[in-house]
Amino acid sequence: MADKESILIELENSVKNLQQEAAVEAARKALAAGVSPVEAIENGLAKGIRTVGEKYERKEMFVVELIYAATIMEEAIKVLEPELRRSKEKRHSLSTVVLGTVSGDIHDIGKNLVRIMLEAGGFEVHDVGKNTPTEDFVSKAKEVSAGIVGASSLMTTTVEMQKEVVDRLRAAGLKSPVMVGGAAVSEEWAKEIGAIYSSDAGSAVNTAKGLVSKGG
Ligand code: B1M
Repeated sequence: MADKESILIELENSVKNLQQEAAVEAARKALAAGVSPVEAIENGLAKGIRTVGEKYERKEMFVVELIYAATIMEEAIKVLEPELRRSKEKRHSLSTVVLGTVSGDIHDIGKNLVRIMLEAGGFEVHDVGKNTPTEDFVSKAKEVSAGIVGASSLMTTTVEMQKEVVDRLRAAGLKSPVMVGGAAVSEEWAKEIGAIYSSDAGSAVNTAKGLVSKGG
């Protein structure tokens, strides 16, 4: 049976080389070999799409290839997801999170990864989608008495909407802490808008657990 390292490289290369069959096959191998789905995603698939991103930025790849890489990653994640959920099934919910990508922004791979990790980490996640109007964050947070609200933004042109989410929640009298993340977001920005930053899906779980233990 293939070892963990070679499977992680297979996962990374399959996304990098836009090979959907290979990505799905490598995800199956990961499960069969007992590789943690979290690791298969973070240290395999996500590494591959970041390389695609770098090639896109250098104009060595085009948006259509980018979308394809994103689709491949999501197909492989579908193979891994049941295993992630299974671990969650053994746990009660630590808290309720409302999570979405902000208005004007359609990037959702990272947000979906954060959702999967939070669910695997024992949280109940209400995913309000991508390109989400701020009002939807507020109404869902009210409806489910969200312990945490999460807003993802990948572009310098949309991070501003994370501030709007914070401001509208507070104006509605909701005190849920807001966690923010995404490639265009920084610790400084989070502090400036009264939110909590987390850099990747793995740390998002720890950040959320920290917020819950501090009483939100
Ligand atoms: Co576009 N895109 N994209 N894109 N895209 C970026 C973000 C960009 C940086 C590429 C570039 O040009 N350098 C750039 C933004 C520049 C800027 O503003 N700084 C950009 C652009 C410009 C665009 C378009 C405008 C391109 C165009 O059409 N001209 C367009 C925008 C559409 C819109 O949003 N209105 C666009 C479109 C797309 C696709 C739809 C084709 C596709 C997204 C597919 C999808 O999401 N379903 C896409 C992709 C794939 C990328 C890159 C290459 C990769 C993003 C990604 O999925 N990374 C990206 C380049 C880059 O980021 N370097 C780029 C993998 C993912 C796992 O990482 O999303 O960062 P990430 O999530 C991480 C962490 O950020 C964190 O955890 C995740 C997992 O570890 N995290 C959180 C994320 N959200 C979090 C929330 C949290 C906590 C942690 O708490 C709530």
